[in-house]
Amino acid sequence: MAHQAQLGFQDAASPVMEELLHLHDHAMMVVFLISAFILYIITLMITTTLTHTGTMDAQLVETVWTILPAIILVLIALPSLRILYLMDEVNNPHLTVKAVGHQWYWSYEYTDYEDLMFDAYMTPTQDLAPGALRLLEVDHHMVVPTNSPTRMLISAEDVLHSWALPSLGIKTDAVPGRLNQTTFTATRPGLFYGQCSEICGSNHSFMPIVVEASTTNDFENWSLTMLQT
Ligand SMILES: [Cu+2]
Repeated sequence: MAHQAQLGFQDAASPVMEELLHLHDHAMMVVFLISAFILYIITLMITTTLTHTGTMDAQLVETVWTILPAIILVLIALPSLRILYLMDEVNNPHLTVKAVGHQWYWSYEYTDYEDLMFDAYMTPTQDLAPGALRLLEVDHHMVVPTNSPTRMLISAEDVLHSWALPSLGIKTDAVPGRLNQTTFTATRPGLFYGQCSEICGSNHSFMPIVVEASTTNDFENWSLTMLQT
């Protein structure tokens, strides 16, 4: 999760998020270089009195300042498109989890199992265990095995919601009557926190998402205990 006053992204927990962080850094490099260059030009223009009153046109410099920005834009657009298609790819997932948004909680269905489904409500502040995160903890974690491609099917029961998990690089709208699909592979075990990211009503802030990535063994044990209860 994010720490106090964090400005950057959370650490990546999936390959796609890793790629997104790289793209962000790449784009920021371009932004900083252009900003520095512009700042330099502005200072030059303010501090010099030189003006070219006789210059009517300059074909070469005009060609350069047209072609160069175009090339820079392509250099940002191509990696961006690559990740866009990468995020869209769902090949042979090991597990499918269906998340349904409700006012105001999430419910999860593990469609590979016959009867594995549960609701995840936010833990109220007064019930929090010491050290637990306020407004982020839920009563039932969505458990997934690490290093297994997982398919998320996302929908909503009543109004628009959005299933978002920053460290996995996921933010998918939950739309009533529509089943959205996305995929992720958790590369390390841990608890990953997210929140509903579509203003969905008065308790919008109180329907967090907790994904618990565990080993395959722990996942199997968890699914067995969930099936028994
Ligand atoms: Cu919501």
